[in-house]
Amino acid sequence: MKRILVTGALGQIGSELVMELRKKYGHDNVVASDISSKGSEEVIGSGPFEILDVVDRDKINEIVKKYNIDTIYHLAALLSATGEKNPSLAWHINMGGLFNVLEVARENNCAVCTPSSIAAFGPSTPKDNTPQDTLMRPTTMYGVTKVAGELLCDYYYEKYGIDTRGVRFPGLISYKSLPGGGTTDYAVHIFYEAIKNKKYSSFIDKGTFMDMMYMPDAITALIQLMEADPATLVHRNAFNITAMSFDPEMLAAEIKKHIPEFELEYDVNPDIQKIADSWPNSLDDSDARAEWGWNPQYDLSAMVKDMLEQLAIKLN
Ligand code: AKB
Repeated sequence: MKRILVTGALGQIGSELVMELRKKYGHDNVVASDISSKGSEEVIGSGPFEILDVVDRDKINEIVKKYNIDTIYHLAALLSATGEKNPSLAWHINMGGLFNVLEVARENNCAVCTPSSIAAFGPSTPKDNTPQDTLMRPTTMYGVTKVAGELLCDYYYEKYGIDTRGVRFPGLISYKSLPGGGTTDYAVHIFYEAIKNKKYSSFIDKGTFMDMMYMPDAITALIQLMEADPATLVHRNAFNITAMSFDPEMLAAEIKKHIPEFELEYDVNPDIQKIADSWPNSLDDSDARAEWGWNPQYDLSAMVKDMLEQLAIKLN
C-alpha cells in the first residue's frame, strides 16, 4: 500500500485530492500538510495532518521519515495573478519548495507528482491545439517556475531515477474550495455570483479562450497518472491535459440555460488579461490519452449543470 504525503493539502486541488486518495489507499496512509491549519475540516479531521512550509527542507524530510512516505503529491505553490504581484516570493515558494521536495524524494526514494500548468506556455507558443512538445517561453513568473519545474523534475528522473510525473493543468473549476490568485478564477467566481446575484462582472474579456477542467477529472488525472505503468510513458513532466475550452460568453450562455435571468458584464483587469492573452486557446492532449489513458468525463454542459446543482446546495 502506498504511503502518501500531500503538500498544499488545504488548497483548491489538495482538499479534494486528499479525500480521494484516502478513500483509495486508506485514511492513515495519506498525510495531508499545509502551511497553516486554515481550511477544509474534512481533510484535517479524516487522517494525519502536519503543518508544513515547503521552503523548510528539514521539516519535509522529518515528515517523510516519520510516516515512511513513498509518494509525494507536491501542490503547494503561488498561482499566476498572485505570482505577478510578488514575483520574488513566487520564485522562492514555487522553485524553492519543489527543489526541497525533489531533494527529500532523492534521499528517501519517493515518487513525486507535481502539477505544471497551461501557464508554462507563452505568447510565441502555437495558440490553437497547442502540441505536447513545442516552444515554451512564458512571460509570467508563475509560468517561468512551471517550465523550470518541469525541467527539474525530468532532470531528477534522468539523473537519479526518481519517479517524477506531472500534468499541465488548465483552469480548474470546483465548488468545494475556492481557487486563490489565478487567471482562470473568473470561471469559478461566475457560478457564485450567478446563484447569489444573477449577474457577474468578468475580469477576463470576451473572446479570451482558455482550457478548463472540472475538478473530478483533475483528481482522476493525478491518481491515474501515478498509477500508470511507467513502461507506457514516453513523456513525464508534464502532460498536456484538457477537458474543454471556452471564453466568458460561452460559459455565460451555458449558465443562462439554467438561470435565464443571468447577465454577464465586463470589468477587465488589464494585468490579469495580459496573462490570459499569453496562454494557449486550447491544448492538444493526445499524448496523455495515448500514454496513460486520459479521458475526461465532464464537458462544458455537464460541468455547468453539476456546478450549479452542487453550489445551490452548498450556498443554501
Ligand atoms: C492560474 O490561473 O494561475 C491557474 C493555472 C491555469 O495554472 N489556475
